[in-house]
Amino acid sequence: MLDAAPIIHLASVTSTNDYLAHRWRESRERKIQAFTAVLADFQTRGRGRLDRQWIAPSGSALLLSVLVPHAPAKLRWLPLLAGMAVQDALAPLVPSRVDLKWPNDILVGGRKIGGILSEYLGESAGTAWVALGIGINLNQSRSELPEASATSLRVEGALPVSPTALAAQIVDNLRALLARPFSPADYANRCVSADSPVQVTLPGGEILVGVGTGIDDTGALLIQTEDGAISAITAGDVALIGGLPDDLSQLISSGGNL
Ligand code: BT5
Repeated sequence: MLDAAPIIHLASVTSTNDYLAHRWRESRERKIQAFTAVLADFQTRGRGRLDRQWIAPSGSALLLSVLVPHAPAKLRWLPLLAGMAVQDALAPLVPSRVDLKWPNDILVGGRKIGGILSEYLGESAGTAWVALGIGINLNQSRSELPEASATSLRVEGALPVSPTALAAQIVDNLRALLARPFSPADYANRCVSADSPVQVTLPGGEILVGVGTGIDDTGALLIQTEDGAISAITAGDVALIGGLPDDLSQLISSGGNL
């Protein structure tokens, strides 16, 4: 059993990641405990990657940030490991399969139920510290979700859950994953983009179409393009072409093109 780190519960905050970053920077000698978690009922400026908005009505979602110490050379793994921790926590709650889409999406039935925002805070004594933000839609009805591609535990037929209990479970799962040896296949085996036709929008806007073939040692997504070349993608947005793998196997076996 791991020592429990504190969970700070806030009614409202700009962003739980900003709050944690502020606490970490202000704490003298970095004395804020590893795996301290911040939970909020509401965020006034909830963020996704690239400063996109993360939208959730008050009290409807899990809005969590966790202070994670990690090896500086392996930071790209953190959002992927966090995805696995979330997948393991959600899987028993919903009848449908919970999928991971590289790099930071958690999907149920092809719709986004949660996302991860991993932000580097700084280094102290050779350890990198990260604010690992996790947003999961809990109680929103369909009409309360920000877009048609989103879903929530409620929409997926789950019973109501306590955000604090779910947060504690995710932090426990994450700590257990970080404590044991890990290989890229552990993530790739759970990730729908690692073996499916995908379209990747790179940060500069360039679009790459290919088939995911795996995950490399650094956590990059490997894509084979039509010319046979393999590209290692370190950042970008991935869209699955043709839906989830069950549908894709039909598409591929019927000779469909990408
Ligand atoms: C993410 O970014 O998916 C990361 C989301 C992280 C949110 C958590 S909440 C706690 C912590 N504090 C923060 O301020 N953030 C973290 P990205 O892949 O860039 O996806 C953002 C996109 O998801 C938006 O542009 C919308 O299209 C969509 N989106 C926004 N709110 C959503 C929601 N509640 N459910 C599903 N999709 C949403």
